[in-house]
Amino acid sequence: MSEEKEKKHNYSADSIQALEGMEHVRMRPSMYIGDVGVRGLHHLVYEVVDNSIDEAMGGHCDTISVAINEDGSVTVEDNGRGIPVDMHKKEGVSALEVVMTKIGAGGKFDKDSYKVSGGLHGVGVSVVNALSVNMKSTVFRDGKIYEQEYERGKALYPVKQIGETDKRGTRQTFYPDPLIFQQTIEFSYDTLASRMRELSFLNKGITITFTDFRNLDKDGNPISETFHSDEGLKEYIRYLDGNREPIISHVISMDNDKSEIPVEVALIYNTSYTENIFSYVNNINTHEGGTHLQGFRSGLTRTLKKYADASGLLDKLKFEITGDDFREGLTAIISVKVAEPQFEGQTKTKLGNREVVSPVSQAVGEMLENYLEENPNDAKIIIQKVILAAQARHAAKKAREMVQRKTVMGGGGLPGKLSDCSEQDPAKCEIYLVEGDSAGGTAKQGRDRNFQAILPLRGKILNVEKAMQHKVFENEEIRNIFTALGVTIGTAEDSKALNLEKLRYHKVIIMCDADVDGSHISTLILTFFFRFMKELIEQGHVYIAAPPLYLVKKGNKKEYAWNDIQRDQANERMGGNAGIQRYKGLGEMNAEQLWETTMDPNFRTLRQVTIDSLAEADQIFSMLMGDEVPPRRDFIEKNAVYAKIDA
Ligand code: 0RA
Repeated sequence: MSEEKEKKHNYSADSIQALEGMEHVRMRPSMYIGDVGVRGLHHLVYEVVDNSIDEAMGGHCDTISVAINEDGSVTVEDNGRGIPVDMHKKEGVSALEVVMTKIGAGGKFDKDSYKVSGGLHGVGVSVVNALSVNMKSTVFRDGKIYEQEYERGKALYPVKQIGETDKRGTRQTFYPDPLIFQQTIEFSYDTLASRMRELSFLNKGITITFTDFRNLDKDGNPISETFHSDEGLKEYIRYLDGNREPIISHVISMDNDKSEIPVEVALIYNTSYTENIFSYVNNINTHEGGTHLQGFRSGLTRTLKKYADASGLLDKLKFEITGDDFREGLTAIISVKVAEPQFEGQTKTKLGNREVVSPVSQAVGEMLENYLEENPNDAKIIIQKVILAAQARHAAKKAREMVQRKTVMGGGGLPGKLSDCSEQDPAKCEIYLVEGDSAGGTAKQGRDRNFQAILPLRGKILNVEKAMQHKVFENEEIRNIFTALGVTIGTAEDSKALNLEKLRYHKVIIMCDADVDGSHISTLILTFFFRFMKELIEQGHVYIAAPPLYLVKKGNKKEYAWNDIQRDQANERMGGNAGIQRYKGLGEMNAEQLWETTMDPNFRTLRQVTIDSLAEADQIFSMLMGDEVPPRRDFIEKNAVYAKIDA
């Protein structure tokens, strides 16, 4: 075989392999992007943006633009070096084509590049290509513009030069494949915007512009936001804690990006009683924590304890201070870059690399030591807060033990107000949390008692965002929720660990009036779940029921409507002049109507509550439920209450 022929042969053999790889992605997309729902869809954008972030982290670009185009496709462009387009020696096609059509090719041909972003993502842009109806790569490099297009991952033609330019960079446009993303191919502005905001805080100095060409403002310009942070995590803390009241004068922060394991940390103490620590590895939110979080905690506890002991402030204290006490009212962000991250845990968001613990712990220790030394007033305030937390913990422990005793005893331990269902298998059971005794009564009559339980809640439930922990555990409505659900808090090792093993219902459905008061109450309940039973939300057990707004009636015809458009359409279908009843609350429906519209699994719509980004969700809850009124009013005026919760 001549050399020429051999090359051709190899080329086709390799391209068959490449094809098989791409086919595999289309056959088993969830193996590559997690799922083919809303989350997986947005993952496509993150994957493409990650590549540009890598280019920026290597110091080769500073601007990334992301756009949702009018047709629903997405374009990501950076001003980096441009993906190389020269012939790839082994493959016999351009490097660009290899990157775009070979699974696992990634940027690996550039071994020197500083590539640590990705990790959980990091499956490569070829995956995005395989899962797109069409995709187009444009490269601005060496004074020329190159282009290649693809259909469901297959190149339509070899890379071609289409013009000249003095620009540098890479532009990727893709349109997700509706055959793969059957649920939806519509990108959410809020979801993408919060990820871009997060990325700009995590990678200071980069400018990310985000534009939505599907939506024009009143002047006819597309909606657009620019994210840029010079101070990184320090600024991120200010953003997250903007609705809380700080107790010390500065955000404490450090950044040692030159060490082998780059660590960035920022923290502040506020007047609240909640602990908010967000940890990232290679720009990915590690929900389940891991070794970097462990390092952070040990560094914090060790340093503060040492300072407190030396200060003599603890002398009169009659009980031990625990790690928890040092974290009450703490908001912190830890971001590390790890070359070969090992992800563990149920959702693969727990860092396993042992070598990360000590550098993080040391960095945090040094940072805190310096701050306490230089700001003795703040140091005293922090230690006093820790002492208060320890005292409150003692009170909370007693209250919590009461909740536990009641739950564990079972049988007669269930709350009196609970109308339980007869089914015993939790996977088949649902519980409706209903606002008010009267709506609770209707729901009780209307339900299918086989698998639907009803727990009426009285009036406004406690705003846990503002309450001390022991108040939360002493609150009767909240105790009823714990007991009814069969959920306990606190194990021998971890006083705050949630135990969902005995969860009695796999669907927990919040049912409130479809008005402002109703959504306030659902927000209060959600805030409670978010702060005290986060895993319940994360595991997809929490739903919001959607009662109709209108009953449209004419003669013997009747239809329900959930919005004004449906109402008008129903009226039209009935030939106009139909009678329209607006439901002001659940109480105006009879049992049959409530069943038909809101409880019957065959007809109701439930909105599942998910947490897109924990940091963003925290910011929103603290705003909605905190003290500052103006930002809350702005938000409620601009968004539905659940907008960002993605219910
Ligand atoms: C490897 C080598 C070079 C550029 C890139 C990767 C690159 C990849 C992406 C993905 C999105 N934007 C990107 N920008 C650059 C070029 C190395 C060189 O020019 O010497």
